[in-house]
Amino acid sequence: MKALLFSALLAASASSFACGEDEVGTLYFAQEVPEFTCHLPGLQARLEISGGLQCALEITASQTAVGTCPPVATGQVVLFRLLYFVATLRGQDVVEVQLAAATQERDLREYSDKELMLSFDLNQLSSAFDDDADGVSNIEEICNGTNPLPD
Ligand SMILES: [Ca+2]
Repeated sequence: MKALLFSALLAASASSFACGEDEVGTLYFAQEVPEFTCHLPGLQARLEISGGLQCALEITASQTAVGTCPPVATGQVVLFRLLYFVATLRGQDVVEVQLAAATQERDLREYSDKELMLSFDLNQLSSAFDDDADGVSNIEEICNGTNPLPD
């Protein structure tokens, strides 16, 4: 994958920020979708935030992942994880197949700004998911039309 720095602005909304001083307010996420090995129909994305928060991202026609995320508590170290995945049917169940993810740890112990800039570097985007452990990554299997899941 080509190296491209892409970034997301997590901006505070004034209304939610009025509730307290110990969190970054409502987070708006927007990030360019990287160029994957092939076109991935049904590609989905979400931002996961340590503490169990997560927000679904919409992938727009202009290939940007956008979403509104819950406020993030400051005063702690926070782990952000950007995940790209597809959902596939396995029997009767809908199963998520993880394709690529990037994580970033941010120290918000002394953080007091009302907005937070997150930057995910494509070089840090890992696509080394191989659910069936056959040596072919999930994303390659989706591109090849083979089943990435174990039997
Ligand atoms: Ca595999």
